[in-house]
Amino acid sequence: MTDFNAFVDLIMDGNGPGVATLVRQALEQKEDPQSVVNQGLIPGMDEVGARFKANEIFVPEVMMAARAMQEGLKILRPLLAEAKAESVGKIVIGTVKGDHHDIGKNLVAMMLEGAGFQVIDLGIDVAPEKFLDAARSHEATQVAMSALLTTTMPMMGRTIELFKAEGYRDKIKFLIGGAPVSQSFADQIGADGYAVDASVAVDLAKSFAK
Ligand code: B1M
Repeated sequence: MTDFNAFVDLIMDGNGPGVATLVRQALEQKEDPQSVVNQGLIPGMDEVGARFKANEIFVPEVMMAARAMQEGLKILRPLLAEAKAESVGKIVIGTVKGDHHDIGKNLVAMMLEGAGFQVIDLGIDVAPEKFLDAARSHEATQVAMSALLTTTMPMMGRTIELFKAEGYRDKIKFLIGGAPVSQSFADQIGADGYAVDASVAVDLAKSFAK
């Protein structure tokens, strides 16, 4: 049996090799890759978030924890994508301009891949023009945007406005998410859906792909 609680300590310690070893052990014990994410990595990062908020740890520790989590994600990403080989649709995803937070976005991207979507990940600090170029060139039908800062949330609205101005809005469903984002903000900027977490993002994307 995998001790999922051990992930929390390893992530908190910024122990990337330890996280990778525990992920491999969990997979050897036939744990489902999705459960390793949901029961191991996400609670680990949740704890980091809570302690950062309480001023118990600071930016360097948070960065080390984030890197440790990414070591686990690297191993799991191809397995989640393999779980469903046939593409159910193409989604462009990115963290909006000015924003460098990518842990949640990476989780969403990974879970979308796991659900069978072809995901074009533009990374962080993505300008509205870059979302538009990618959606056009890849003929994507959905764009997923992530923002973790209240100061970068408006970039989501600007991106949708650019698609409108370029006559491309009707071809795309916009999904948005990130800690400060809400359903009322999504309504305000005219996004098609708001996802509170990665699994809701997958459900929404699937509903739009039908
Ligand atoms: Co930053 N940071 N950070 N940070 N950071 C927050 C967001 C903050 C709330 C911390 C705080 O003050 N309590 C605060 C924002 C305050 C605000 O805007 N109101 C903050 C700040 C201020 C900053 C800096 C400005 C700090 C500084 O330099 N003074 C700076 C900004 C840099 C920049 O972006 N330009 C900064 C930097 C960093 C680090 C680099 C140290 C690091 C990021 C590392 C990385 O991402 N590679 C970091 C981190 C890790 C955090 C916290 C602690 C954790 C974020 C995280 O990864 N959570 C965060 C505090 C917190 O949230 N409690 C904080 C785990 C992740 C799994 O959750 O990203 O919410 P989350 O994703 C979820 C859902 O939101 C949803 O699904 C995910 C999985 O379930 N979701 C989507 C996310 N995106 C989605 C997209 C979708 C759908 C769902 O599309 C469809």
